[in-house]
Amino acid sequence: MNKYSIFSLARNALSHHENWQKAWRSPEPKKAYDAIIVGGGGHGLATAYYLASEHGMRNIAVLEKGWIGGGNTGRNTTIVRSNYLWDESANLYEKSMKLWEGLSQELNYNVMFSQRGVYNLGHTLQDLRDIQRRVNANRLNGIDGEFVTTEQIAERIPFINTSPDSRYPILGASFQPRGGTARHDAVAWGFARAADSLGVDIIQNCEVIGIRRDGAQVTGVETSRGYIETPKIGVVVAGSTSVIAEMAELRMPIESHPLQAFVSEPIKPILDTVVMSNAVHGYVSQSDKGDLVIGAGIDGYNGYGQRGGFQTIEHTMSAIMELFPVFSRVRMNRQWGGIVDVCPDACPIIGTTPIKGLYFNCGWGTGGFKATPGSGWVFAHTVANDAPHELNAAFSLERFITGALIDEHGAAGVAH
Ligand code: FAD
Ligand code: PYC
Repeated sequence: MNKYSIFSLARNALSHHENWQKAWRSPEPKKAYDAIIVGGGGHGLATAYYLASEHGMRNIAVLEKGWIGGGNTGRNTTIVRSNYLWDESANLYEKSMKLWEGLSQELNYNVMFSQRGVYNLGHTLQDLRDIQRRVNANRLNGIDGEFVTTEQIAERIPFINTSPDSRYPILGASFQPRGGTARHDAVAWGFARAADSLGVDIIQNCEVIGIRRDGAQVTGVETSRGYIETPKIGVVVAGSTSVIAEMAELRMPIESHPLQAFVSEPIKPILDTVVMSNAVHGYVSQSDKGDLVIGAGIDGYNGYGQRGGFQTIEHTMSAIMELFPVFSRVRMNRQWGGIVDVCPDACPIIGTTPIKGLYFNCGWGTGGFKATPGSGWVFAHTVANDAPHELNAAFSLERFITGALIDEHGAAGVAH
């Protein structure tokens, strides 16, 4: 540490943060942009970043109704993996995984990507068949996947309950060594700072309340801060997708549900990997701070409340107790919910719409955090070229007309 950093440390320690440099600007909205991204979550910010960095589009804005990362990006449990069954999804999520692997360097911002491995447990013979099929499919796609036995799980995680007498005994698991976790806020902040430095306007507290069209071509957005003209609108608003779609007289095959998460008091490091069980409905990892980060399946009813019901809390806690009796005396600190956008085939929609200049990126449901960089990368391509990239071509809205669905319920990791 040199004398300048010592002075800087002392000044900032005494300054209550007022001298900190801003990581991005807070510009007034311009009258017109070449493209507007609606939604300042990770996906929207990543889209803007790749539009600027890969496609040279710099006169663009991200409009966020609240604060960036305040939606599902800042509410999720940060699990990253790419072990999906079908080629289309495996290729898309693996593109994302490769981007994760270089993301801190790319953004010059530590997103704390930690490849600590992800276990998806199986508790029935059918689970095991599905897991083995998925692991084999992953390996054919060059994705690291392993089938692990109960004994191997017990060796790696000695305090997990592998008793054959439990309600749903653990019979095996898939393991993806390159899977893991990342720091959710840092992903939003890193993309925001990098996009801003390329000239992208990030405008918070700016809600889109209408979409204007001239015939079949979009011409701009009405916002809580006035009208803004643009020929291209990329909508990336997760649980609010149907609300924006209605503004453009479109109906999307999306249901909005609450999905809850929980964190415990911080405890000493005990769990150095991620464990998920779709059958008992619980998953857990441990943050660097020491909290157990816990989640489960969606709340079954539709809703826009960022809360969720008590029965899911009870169900999740009993699942975690069953898997990890050792956690029974850990106290839970906080609980919250996000609104997830669930598609009938548990896969996203990323593409053009029947309205020219209007693009949607949605339907990530319970599993879009892991896709953040890849989703932004392919959506930027789609918005810039008015056509999908080959990696997202299959994830079109038309698949609900043609019937070419990609059923990933088995790989979703979280029941929905
Ligand atoms: P968001 O981060 O929700 O961003 C959308 C933004 O749009 C919001 O900030 C919102 O304010 C804004 N917006 C909405 N309407 C408007 C409007 N009219 N005008 C302007 N802005 C608007 N995925 C994983 O891969 N791994 C996990 O472990 C995982 N765990 C999860 C746990 C929970 C509890 C939840 C809720 C989700 C989880 N997910 C997980 C899913 C993941 O969080 C989402 O798929 C992903 O974060 C979606 O990112 P996004 O940028 O599309 O959406
Ligand atoms: O998709 O891996 C996932 C996931 C974990 C927790 C919520 N979603």
